[in-house]
Amino acid sequence: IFDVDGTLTPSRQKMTKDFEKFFSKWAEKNTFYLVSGSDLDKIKEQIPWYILERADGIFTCGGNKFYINGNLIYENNFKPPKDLIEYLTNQLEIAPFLARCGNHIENRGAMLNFSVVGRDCTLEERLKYFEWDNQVEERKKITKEINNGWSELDAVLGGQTSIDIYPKGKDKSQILKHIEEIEKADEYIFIGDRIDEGGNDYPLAQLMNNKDNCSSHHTTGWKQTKEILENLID
Ligand code: M1P
Repeated sequence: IFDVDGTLTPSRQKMTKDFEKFFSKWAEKNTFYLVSGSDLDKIKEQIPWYILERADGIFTCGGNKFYINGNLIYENNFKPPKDLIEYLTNQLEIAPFLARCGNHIENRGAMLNFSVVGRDCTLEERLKYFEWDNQVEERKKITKEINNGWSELDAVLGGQTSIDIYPKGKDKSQILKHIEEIEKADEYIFIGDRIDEGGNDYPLAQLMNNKDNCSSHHTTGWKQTKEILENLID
């Protein structure tokens, strides 16, 4: 089971040619599922179609939508509270990072994605925001305020620039039971870059670390993901 951004591809970028060469071969021989915070259109921009076709299933929007062979198997709905939208709109007005590139509150039907710099930012703006946020921890502050203010919601760090918001518990951990129903495997392994507390891979990693026949691995990017897979093969 793989996270996408930061695990199989650089965040919001296409899979590198080096990794594509390795992973396309690996994907021919192994059963695998993808689980992203992002939506299917963005995953399609990042991972070549022939590799996506080899996936046994694709969970998007933090496990709130599930596709097999391009067919939607289930979808959870989320209607964001009005006062949450007001709070996020206000954050956009007061956040000290100045660039506003568009598409700041993305409603994905099953979850919200919030970004001060905006999802329409360039790679340069994305990296600038990421670096700035690492110093001042703006996203951590906003997620804390949301988690304290709306007990029915969970807010977690997305990738480099954004925050994912969804109904409590509707996180990536919900996918394991679906995979276990479909695949009777001896072992289930998850690889993600955001498995630390507060990251969107954390709930699934925690669940798997505490279950028999399941484990999780932290990766710092596709190079390390490749190493992990090579070691697992060995
Ligand atoms: O898949 C990881 C995350 O990718 C994007 O995050 P960011 O723009 O912060 O790098 C978003 O699509 C986010 O929802 C997602 O969890």
